[in-house]
Amino acid sequence: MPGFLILNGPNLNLLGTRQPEVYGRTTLADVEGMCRAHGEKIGVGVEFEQSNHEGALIDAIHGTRGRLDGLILNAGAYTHTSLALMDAISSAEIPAIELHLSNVHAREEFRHKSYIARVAVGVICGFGARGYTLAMDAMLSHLETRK
Ligand code: CA2
Repeated sequence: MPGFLILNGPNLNLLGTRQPEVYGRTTLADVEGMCRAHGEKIGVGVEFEQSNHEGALIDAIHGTRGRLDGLILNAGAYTHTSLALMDAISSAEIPAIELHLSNVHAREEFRHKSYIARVAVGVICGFGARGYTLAMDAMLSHLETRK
């Protein structure tokens, strides 16, 4: 059974508690439940993590190497700033999907730049919490067509 790490960056622990007009009312615990249920349905093992610390996110990405099959990453604001996360994905040699709840391209200019997209298989944004299960399907389909 393939295994995915679904990794969430800074401030996403606040999901569902503030700015519902931008990020919705679903909490990160709800999202985790949705991902685990979807993993059971499609036959994928799910590891789900969140950290507010760049180094901890890098460690989590390194930890996938040779152990898991896909990375789904909502790096939050680090998406737009972090060369270190980009390098971590390259060094882990794991296919990655960049994920955002909001449509970052319809928002401020500074959210249009992504370091993660350069090393990602693809990007999913703008579908709210549903984007997480869409990303799981997309990763599974990517792994199947790559075989
Ligand atoms: O849309 C996304 O998923 C983002 O990754 C969210 C980041 C933002 O910096 C990115 O540009 C797009 C912000 C995460 C903050 O999450 C909060 C959730 C609820 C309340 C407050 C912050």
